[in-house]
Amino acid sequence: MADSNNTITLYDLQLESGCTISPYVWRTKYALKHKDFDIDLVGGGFTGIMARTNGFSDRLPVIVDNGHWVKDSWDIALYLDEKYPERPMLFEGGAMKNLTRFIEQWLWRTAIGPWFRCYIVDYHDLSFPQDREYVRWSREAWFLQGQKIEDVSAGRDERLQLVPSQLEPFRAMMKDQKWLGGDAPNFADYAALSIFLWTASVAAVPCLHDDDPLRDWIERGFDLYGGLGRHPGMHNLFGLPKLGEAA
Ligand SMILES: N[C@@H](CCC(=O)N[C@@H](CS)C(=O)NCC(=O)O)C(=O)O
Repeated sequence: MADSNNTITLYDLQLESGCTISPYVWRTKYALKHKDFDIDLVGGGFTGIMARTNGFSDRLPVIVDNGHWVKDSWDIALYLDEKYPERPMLFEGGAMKNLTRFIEQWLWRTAIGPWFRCYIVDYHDLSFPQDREYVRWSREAWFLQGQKIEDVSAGRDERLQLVPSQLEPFRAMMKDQKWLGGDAPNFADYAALSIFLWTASVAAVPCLHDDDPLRDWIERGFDLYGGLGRHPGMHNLFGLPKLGEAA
């Protein structure tokens, strides 16, 4: 049982603006709202996660449900459905879990991969001042094969142009449906939306065209649960100039 206030604690991973950065935390925020819980948010940045979670995890999200600690966004979603089957379900059956994994992996490779390399300097600059040194060395060492973040992000205007057309299979899938979950969103939507929420948290310049057909689903997703995705620290994803147009 969640506590008598219907509240679950969520450890957030934030930028200096207070906006969530982690796609994993984003999807967990949506999952908790989908299950109709209130969220008691514990804020903070990249450094000190282990201390903040009393030694439970060096990665976020982490939730605490009436004294029970759970980590990993996927495991948290499974836990919420298992523990609270009387509330709206995040998953409907095993096939949906597999398809959600596929969509998530495909979007990571197609979108976050290249956008990470375009926005990594913004990511660094938007972090809490005390996190910036850690963000720099960890991202350079873990994800960028030792390259400097400034070198990786150089020339991004040309590279940003390459991503939108790669999203065409996703557009085709969304063409005739309101949500990945059908008439209502479910964890597949939250996992996919979390890629765009991450991007909006760091994208100091737009990455999608104004008239992108995905815009409707993205905007509706950001508006869910009283505008959960509309933190003032978020950036506008739309407005990437079309090739041949002046920036
Ligand atoms: N598989 C985990 C991944 C969690 C994860 O890697 N979180 C990242 C943020 S996106 C983190 O906490 N990073 C801390 C760090 O980089 O020090 C999940 O789904 O929750």
